[in-house]
Amino acid sequence: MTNPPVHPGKWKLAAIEALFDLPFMDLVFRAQGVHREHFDPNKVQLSTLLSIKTGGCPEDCGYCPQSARHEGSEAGQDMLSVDAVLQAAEQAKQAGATRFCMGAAWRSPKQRDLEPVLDMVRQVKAMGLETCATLGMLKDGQAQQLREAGLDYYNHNLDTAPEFYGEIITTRVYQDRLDTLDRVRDAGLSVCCGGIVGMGESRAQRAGLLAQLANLDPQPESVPVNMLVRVENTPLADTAELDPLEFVRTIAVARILMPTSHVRLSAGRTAMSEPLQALCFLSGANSIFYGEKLLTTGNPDVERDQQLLTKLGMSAESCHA
Ligand code: SAM
Ligand code: DTB
Ligand code: SF4
Repeated sequence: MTNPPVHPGKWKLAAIEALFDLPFMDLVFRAQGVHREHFDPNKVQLSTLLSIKTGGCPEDCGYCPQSARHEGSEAGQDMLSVDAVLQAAEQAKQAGATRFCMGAAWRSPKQRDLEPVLDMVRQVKAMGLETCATLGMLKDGQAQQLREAGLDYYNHNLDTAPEFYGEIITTRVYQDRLDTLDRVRDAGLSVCCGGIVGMGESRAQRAGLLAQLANLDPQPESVPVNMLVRVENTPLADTAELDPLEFVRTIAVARILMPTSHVRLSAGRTAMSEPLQALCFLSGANSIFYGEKLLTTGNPDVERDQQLLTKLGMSAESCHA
């Protein structure tokens, strides 16, 4: 399988690389300026994740602990019951989350798998939470069904630059992701699309990922920037750590390129100090995953995050459900 070059868009790679190359203070100052034009700098959007179907995934994504292709990875489990999902959603709501994101370790959902998910979406939406799902690639009509059930956002990440994609995943191509993103958009869903940094990509490739995201038309409403969680037994477990300041730069450039998108400081926060997270917020991040767990790995405790937000004088954005 090959990854064909993707359409040229408004943002040119050279201009994005020039942003990355700015002196750090100039870059962060500029990002904070853009941020203030479009958002309250003291507000943060809180999304809670739940893995509704864990492990046993047929895809070979090198970063992912849920791929059945990595020996010793997460064992495949059955889908959670609708009741178990509603209980978790209620807990997330009580803790102050405004969006509930349901994730499944699928390449793409079969129709019989989608039916219970539609039920989950209907009932979580009825609780007054924004709904998000990430279920893999969608076929014609599936995004529409999710929309009709009350789904607000669909998460589908481009993950890295097209040139680096084949080094990380061989079981699908970039165009497959773009096709699903088109279906999601055409169904009237809001798009949550981002990627992972720290997978051994170059700065030019980080710029390449952001070019893809920024040139989506319209731009994604939500952009999760994940720092690779190096999970044992995955092919990327021994990847060298990315310089944290380079992660901050990535957030700042994302903010400048996508001024009205929510940029989410996503996976990897357990390994980040409070000052580092504060720098990410200063650079324009205005959303986090909130709750003790991501999908299979850890996330900071709710109490710790509340303390951090209080220390920074930040508060949760209100719910738009
Ligand atoms: N299977 C679906 C898919 O791939 O779209 C949905 C679930 S998948 C786990 C969702 C996203 O989690 C991936 O696109 C990737 O960006 C992120 N992810 C998975 N493992 C990660 C890791 N170890 N570190 C950071 N992000 C990770
Ligand atoms: C996203 O961009 N990051 C989340 C969510 N979207 C689905 C997932 C992070 C997963 C980290 C590894 C794990 O917990 O399994
Ligand atoms: Fe499967 Fe998604 Fe993990 Fe890839 S990232 S192995 S598609 S669960």
